[in-house]
Amino acid sequence: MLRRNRVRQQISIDISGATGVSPVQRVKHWRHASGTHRQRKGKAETVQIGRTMNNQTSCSQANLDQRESKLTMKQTLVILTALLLAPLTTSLYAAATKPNIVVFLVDDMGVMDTSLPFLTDEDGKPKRYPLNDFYRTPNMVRLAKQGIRFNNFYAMSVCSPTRISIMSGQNAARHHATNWINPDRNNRGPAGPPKWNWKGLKKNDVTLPRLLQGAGYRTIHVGKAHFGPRKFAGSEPLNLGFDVNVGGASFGAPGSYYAEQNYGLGTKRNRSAVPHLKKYHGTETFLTEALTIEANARVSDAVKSDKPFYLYMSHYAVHAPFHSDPRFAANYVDSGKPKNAQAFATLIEGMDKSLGDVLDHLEALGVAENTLIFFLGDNGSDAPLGHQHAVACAAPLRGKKGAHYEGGMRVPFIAAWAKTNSKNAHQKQLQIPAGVIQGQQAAVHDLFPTILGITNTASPASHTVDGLRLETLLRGKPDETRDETFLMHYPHAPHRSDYFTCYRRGDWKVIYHYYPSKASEGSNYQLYNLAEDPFESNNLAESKPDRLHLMMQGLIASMEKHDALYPVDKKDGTTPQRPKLP
Ligand SMILES: [Ca+2]
Repeated sequence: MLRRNRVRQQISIDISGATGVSPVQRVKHWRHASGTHRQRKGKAETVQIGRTMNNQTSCSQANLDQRESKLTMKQTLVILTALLLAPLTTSLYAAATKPNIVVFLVDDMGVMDTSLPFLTDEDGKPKRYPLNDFYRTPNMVRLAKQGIRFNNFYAMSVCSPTRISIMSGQNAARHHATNWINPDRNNRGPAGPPKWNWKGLKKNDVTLPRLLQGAGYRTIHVGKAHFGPRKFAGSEPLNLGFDVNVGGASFGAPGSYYAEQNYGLGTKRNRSAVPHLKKYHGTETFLTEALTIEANARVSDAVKSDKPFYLYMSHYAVHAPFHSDPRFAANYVDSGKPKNAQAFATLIEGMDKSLGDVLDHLEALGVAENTLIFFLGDNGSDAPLGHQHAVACAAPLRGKKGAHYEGGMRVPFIAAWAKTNSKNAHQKQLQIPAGVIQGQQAAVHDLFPTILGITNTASPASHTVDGLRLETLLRGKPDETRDETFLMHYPHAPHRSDYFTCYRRGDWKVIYHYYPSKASEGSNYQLYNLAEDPFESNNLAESKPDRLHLMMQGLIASMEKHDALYPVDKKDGTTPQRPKLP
């Protein structure tokens, strides 16, 4: 049993937006809430959500509120009569009781790849760093102004593990897809676990879209999938609970972002040609734009059929290849940054335009108030701005995608209703404060139980879920039922960092290296206090042996709890190398 940790809780209202010059109004700020500031446990609140979300009367009222602006009273009465008299309209009624969900997932976007500041100063106020002034993401600013953003949100350090965690609600240490999935060969690495889950998601696996599909949702996949290898069921999102798939396949990097290059079809990157987009071939439609047009069209279809929808808007951007988006290239010409970093910034800005276009479209359709958006990245930054273990591409955080430092696994996370209206019944059930920063830890696998909870959708009891519901945090409140831990297990090579496991508990983070190397400073262990040393410059593994021992006990217990698979002995190729206590 893990000792419950103190909660370092920072919540503030930020109305400064991208400018960083307007006043910041702090409403609440808990620091080191180990004693006097401890809040009551939030169980009662969670129960209340479950109960109120079952209240069909209030939820159906939401639909009426929404339609009122568009329909005459007479039309409304006709619809009401039809609802009462015709059994066939049951699905229409059911649709009215469910909020729409958008997961807006950006590939390889770290927490610093944006003009929206996520990191906070000692008082819990958002703090801008130079990278915030390099990137341009006005629509993230717009979304954050009407919702909450998290500054301690974790993803796995590479693509497929995070994507399968969102689909399953499980930590990658449990679902065993611990590496990015090479579409064509098992890439466990020389000493990776022989039984790691290279095949990814299977046809009968419990997935978030499949459960939502069963609850009456139109489930829409647009963009990058990367759930399984080319010749297996997991390569096709339609096998995994999605009704619609535009662009999703086995690979992670697009053949090309350019329609002039047919998104890779017929080029040397033909095997990574993005499918289903032939109508754009030969045009000037950048991939990010094509996917946005397609997503909006599929949302329109769902709304026309009176179905609630789950849109998994999964951009290939901002993953390599760093193809410059010509729409935004001029904005970075004078930045003084290298060409490929400028191209990376155009991918960021194009993704941000997509976010704005989706928000605008939801509003035009009249469904924005009923639509909840979760915006996030799938692993730490891959910006081409310096060494993988330096304070560079995610500065001031250390490291990048694939690395064992915070820059490899901290991602942006924003949750907001697409249009706020405090009178909307769905929003009454889940009131998300505007412009607030949530400082408690959360992670990608939390989306699964959260979305199921908000949509009142059950998950099979036999399916183990590691994620925890986020509703209390989304309301801008502290949640002391969470244990403030995060486990990130990468038992593979080669990548930016090889064969490691990270374990964060409260302010402390330990990294276990199965095979000591230069990257691990020649030791099995690295230890950091992220409260005092958020940028991981002071390794305390030798000077704090008691803390190291305690943290390694927690790491080992967490690995066992998750039924994790271990790297194997490099000589015999079979003996699992379990982490050793110091
Ligand atoms: Ca990724």
